[in-house]
Order: sequence, then structure tokens, then C-alpha cells
Amino acid sequence: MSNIQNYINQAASSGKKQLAVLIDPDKVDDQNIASLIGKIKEAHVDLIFVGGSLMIHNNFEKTIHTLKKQLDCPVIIFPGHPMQISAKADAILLLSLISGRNADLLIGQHVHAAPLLRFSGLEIMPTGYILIDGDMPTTVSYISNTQPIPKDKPEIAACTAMAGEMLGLKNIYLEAGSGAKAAVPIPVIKAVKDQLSIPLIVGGGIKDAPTAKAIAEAGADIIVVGSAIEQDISLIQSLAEAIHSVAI
Ligand code: 1GP
Repeated sequence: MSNIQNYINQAASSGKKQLAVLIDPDKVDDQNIASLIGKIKEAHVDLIFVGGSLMIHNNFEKTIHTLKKQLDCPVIIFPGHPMQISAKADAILLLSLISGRNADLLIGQHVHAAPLLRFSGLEIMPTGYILIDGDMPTTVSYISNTQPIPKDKPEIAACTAMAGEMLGLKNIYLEAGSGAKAAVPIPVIKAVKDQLSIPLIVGGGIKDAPTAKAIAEAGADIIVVGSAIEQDISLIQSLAEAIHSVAI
């Protein structure tokens, strides 16, 4: 696919809601990836995100290679670290952690990654990454050394997203954290969506189809699910059906 950002912009502006399945390369192997790919095809999943806050196994390149070979949908890197760059993917979310005040994750690591990204030829998707309290400390808040925005302060999230768009970012990602107890609250999604004209990605702690549907109805354009699918891959079908049933 030649321009993933255009494809995402078009889907968002036509009201088409998309399911992104997040694949952590540490959690897949030669056995389970085949059934995962089968379910992804059957359910017509829209996007694949690949990445993780912390990777223990050396499985990143191989996972992307396998996914690209066997799937038609875009494979997008969702990097937990600047080491997670592979030219085999279609694109990469270049995340700036705009809810935090850790300069390294706002711009520092990007400086180191920029030449590698240029050489990789990957499509770059500049994305404002906003952590929202998910009712528990998550790997991303610990690793990033930042505090999430309180879940009962939608106005802080909305102003942060607005600033991100004004700075020229192309997507906003509201993140409760992988495996969060609670997904991003609906009032936060609505408040952010009201102020935004770029695509809105929402993930973290989404465990079932009704929650995914409510999040899409609240204004998310892309709904990201990882952990719940790792527990039960049959969820892919019901998540996709619920999300695709929402038309604005
Ligand atoms: C994490 O938003 C993603 O960065 C997905 O979260 O693993 O909780 O689905 P889950």
C-alpha cells in the first residue's frame, strides 16, 4: 500500500471505523501466528500494529516479515523503543508522548531515530501519544517515566490533543496502557474528538466487543486491541463485527 496515512484519513473522514490488532512479537511463535493470521483474514481486520514497550525475544523482524507475506492489510510499527524499526513494515507511528513532560519521549529519541527512519524508507506517521489513567500503573507509564492524564479530566486530554494537531501531528492516540483495568473513558474520547480534525486512535484495556463499539461510537476512528486477543483469538471476529457495524 503506497500511502497509509491517506488511507486512514479517508476512512476516518468517511466515518469508517477500523480495527487494529496489536501484535507483540514476544507473544507469537511459528505455531500460534498461523492461527492468528487466519482469524485476522476471516474477520477482515483493517490494520496490524506491531510493537511492545519491552521486548525480550529477538522476534521483531521475523514477525513483521511473516505478517507482510501473508496479509494484505497495512502492517504498521507501533514502536516501544527506537530499536523497533524495520523496513519490512509499511509504515511507523512516530510517537511523541505529548501527555508527558519527558523531553526524551517528546523529541529526544526521535533525534536518534531520524536517520534510521530516513534510510528505512518507511512511511512516517507523526502521532501524538496521550496516556490516560487506566486505573492501574501500566508498563508504558513506568517505562516512559510519565504520569497519565487523570481519567476524570477530559478537558486536559482535549487541550493536549488540540495542541498536538496544531503542532502538525497527523494522528492522536489515546492510550490507557496495555492490559489496563479500564479503557479510555467515553467522556474523554468525546471531548477529544470534538476538538479534532485528524484521525483518533484509541487503545488499552479494551476487552470485549460492546466496549469497542462504544469507543467507536464515541468518536474513535481506529480501535486497537492487543492483550484481550492474546487471551482469546476468537474475539477478533466479534470485535471486527462490532466496530464495522458503527457508521457515522
Ligand atoms: C497498548 O493500546 C494498546 O499499547 C493495546 O492495549 O493490550 O490492553 O489491548 P491492550
